Amino acid sequence: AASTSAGGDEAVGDNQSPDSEVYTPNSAFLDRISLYQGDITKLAVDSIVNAANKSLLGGGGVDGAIHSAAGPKLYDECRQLNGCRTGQSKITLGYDLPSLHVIHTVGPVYGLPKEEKAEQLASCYRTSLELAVENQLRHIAFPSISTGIYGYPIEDATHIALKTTREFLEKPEADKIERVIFVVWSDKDKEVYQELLPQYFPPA
Ligand code: AR6
Repeated sequence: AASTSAGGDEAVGDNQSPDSEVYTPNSAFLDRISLYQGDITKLAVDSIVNAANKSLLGGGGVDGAIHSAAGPKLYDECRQLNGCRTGQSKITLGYDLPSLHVIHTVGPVYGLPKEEKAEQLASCYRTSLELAVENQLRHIAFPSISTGIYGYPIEDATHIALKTTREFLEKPEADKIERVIFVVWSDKDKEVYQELLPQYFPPA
């Protein structure tokens, strides 16, 4: 893993991901991040993100769980949206969910070209965060987009999730976002987030 030391004068290992950078320690960013292991449909927050498909009409995985918990009115609103392109996001109400809103994003199906998949996955995080800002939402909870049925390797996907979020939170217009919650389901995914979080959100 890359060095996360504040000094930054140690040799950086050559096994770091090619696009990883060393982020300046700033506890203000770390204070706006949470890692939560469990069911995203239980979170009473301003918004949760759905790892949807282009139809926006439901499916398996977290998408199925969100539609089941939100009830049929979510499906009715999604039908009005005319789908969504890969890497883009659309917002609805949360209906029977404890979350006020659902931000539906369409992750890439993993494959080639890798750079295109990575850019699409980054765009999922970026466009979801943009919708949170536009709608003055204080919290946004992300599942690990594309890493289930869509097959994106968890470590690569987590680098992208954390890097895109850190860069976004640095923007002045993001200052109303109080908290970004990364929601993991499995122990393995939790371990990956725990290992990589300090690279992007180093403690001060
Ligand atoms: N809460 C939090 N995370 C969950 C939950 C939950 N209730 N359920 C699953 N996960 P996936 P994708 C995790 O497959 O890879 C659907 O059919 C899961 O363990 O839900 O983007 C859509 O309609 C994994 O870590 O999404 C699309 O067709 C992560 O959520 C397709 O799947 C994402 O896994 C999207 O595939």
